[in-house]
Amino acid sequence: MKKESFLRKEKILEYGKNNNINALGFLKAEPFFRDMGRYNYAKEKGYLSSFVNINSNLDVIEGYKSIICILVSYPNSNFNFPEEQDKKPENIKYGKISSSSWGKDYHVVLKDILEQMAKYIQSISNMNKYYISVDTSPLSERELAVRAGLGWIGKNTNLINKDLGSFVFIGALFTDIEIFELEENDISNDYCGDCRLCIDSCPVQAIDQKMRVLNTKLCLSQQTQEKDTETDFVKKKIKDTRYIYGCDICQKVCPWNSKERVFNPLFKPKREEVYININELLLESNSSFKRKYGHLSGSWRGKKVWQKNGKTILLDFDG
Ligand code: B12
Ligand code: SF4
Ligand code: SF4
Repeated sequence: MKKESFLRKEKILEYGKNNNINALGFLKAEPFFRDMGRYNYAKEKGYLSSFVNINSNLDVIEGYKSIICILVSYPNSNFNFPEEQDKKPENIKYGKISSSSWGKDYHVVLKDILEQMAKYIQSISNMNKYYISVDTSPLSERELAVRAGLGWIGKNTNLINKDLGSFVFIGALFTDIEIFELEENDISNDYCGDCRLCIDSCPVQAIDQKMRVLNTKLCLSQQTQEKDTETDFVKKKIKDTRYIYGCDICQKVCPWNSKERVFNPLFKPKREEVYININELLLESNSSFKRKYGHLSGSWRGKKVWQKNGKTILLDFDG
């Protein structure tokens, strides 16, 4: 087959449809600073996550011409429990895991999908160099997805796609060849309207609606991943919501997630990965923790962080 010196969108879109990619879009590998205002605001207010590594260092896009951004659906915790939603474990003290950490680690799943796609692209084009980003790029992956025409940043700060909702992971393949007839996408869409369900439902009021940023000193997703939880107020909310890792609340209430959708079967969890038996968790050794939970993306901060949250859930705040 004759290899082309650029990529044809149709071929890649077709490939995506047949290969577990729920949505796919393209953008030029150019510097983008559209939302520096949001970032600077979050920084000044002290809201930024300690896990943020986005910066204005452009080395990451040097040598690349185009970026292919993908969305892969994961379970919506309104629907996709292994058993009925409300059948919580009886007789055990349990904690919950957010659905972004159900089933196989999404870093592995999306990297595999993107590696395969890179191989396919190499077979049809002159691509020499590529770079895969899943959670790791110093560029904001949500911003990449917006620029690729895949959705908008909701008030809960998640990327929302009109067809898929927000229970989607984002991955990107940077390539050194151009995409044929690439037009700029419209990035001004915003389908939140007057809705503020996420803002009002957040148990710690972490969403700063003025600039659509999170105060990660409050956000339970951040605080369940920190070695120490900031305040008693936040600890009490961890107890009330029972999150051992992550938080889904501002996505669960979002009207764009009110429909059940197909998700990648690799993210189908076992019941014991959704509801964690706290008494057992507190007794785990490093090796048994790894064996039981090491394949989950949420285990990245290690056993002690989960145990800290487990202990918080068992705390008696009134006594
Ligand atoms: C740090 C981080 C977190 C932190 C902080 C999140 C936050 N909202 O600030 C914590 C731990 C709280 C978190 C939580 C979650 N996360 Co997270 N997280 C990240 C990570 C590693 C960096 C994001 C970041 O820098 N945030 C800081 C804010 C300010 O930046 P931003 O919103 O990403 O980008 C905006 C601005 O920075 C600005 N901007 C644009 N261009 C530029 C350029 C420059 C130079 C600068 C400075 C700024 C800037 O515009 C951007 C878009 O409007 C990304 C992976 C990545 N590399 O992007 C995943 C990522 C955002 N997380 C993801 C997920 C799935 C989650 C959770 C759902 C997991 C869970 N269930 O607990 C929650 C959602 C909580 C929520 N309501 O947002 C997905 C998002 C999927 C989606 N549909 O949006 C990502 C993309 C990982 C992935 N590859 O799929 N996360
Ligand atoms: S992830 Fe949870 S704590 Fe964080 S903003 Fe959303 S609802 Fe609030
Ligand atoms: S709950 Fe409402 S305001 Fe929040 S992200 Fe969804 S549509 Fe937007």
